[in-house]
Amino acid sequence: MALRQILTEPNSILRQKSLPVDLVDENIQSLMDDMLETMYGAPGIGLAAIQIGIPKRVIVLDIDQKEGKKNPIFLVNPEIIQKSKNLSTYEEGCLSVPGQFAEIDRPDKCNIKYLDYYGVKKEINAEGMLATCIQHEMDHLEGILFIDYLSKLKKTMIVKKLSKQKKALERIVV
Ligand code: GNR
Ligand code: NI
Repeated sequence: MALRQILTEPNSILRQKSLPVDLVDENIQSLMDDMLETMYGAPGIGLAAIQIGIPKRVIVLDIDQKEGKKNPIFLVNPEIIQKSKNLSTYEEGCLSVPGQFAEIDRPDKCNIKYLDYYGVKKEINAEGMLATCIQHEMDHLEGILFIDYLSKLKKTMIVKKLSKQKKALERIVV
């Protein structure tokens, strides 16, 4: 297992569309192991492969990490079967948009099908935080970030701030 670097906005790689996995083999499992370690280390409750620069349709999640109990979920090639008309609002953050948070409306329930860590076909009926998180991660597979749902002004302010922070960091590193 290895910690990988998480890409942050603005970065055109985050805008790439991820490609389906054709076989869940040891390489994909090792990618999932690295993603999980990177997600826990961040710390975060979800991570899509594109956030570490790999354009594959792979997601790891763990939305209830308490008292050291781990409950990881691995989603390969997830597809939405159904989503509710009803929306719910959560304050979202993103490891690729560090330090920024905003309330986002999304369908409050969704049913998805996917392949698990072993390549076995599964389905989840998700609601609440899990439904929000799955949709946030599936957006990453399409190159979409939560800030894309904000007004142009709010989004521009956030991107400018992140871009300044990046430049300041580059000056320290170099
Ligand atoms: O750690 C994360 N927290 C979070 C909170 C509300 C809605 C979505 C998320 S996902 C985020 C990790 C991340 O950036 N995943 O892509
Ligand atoms: Ni994110």
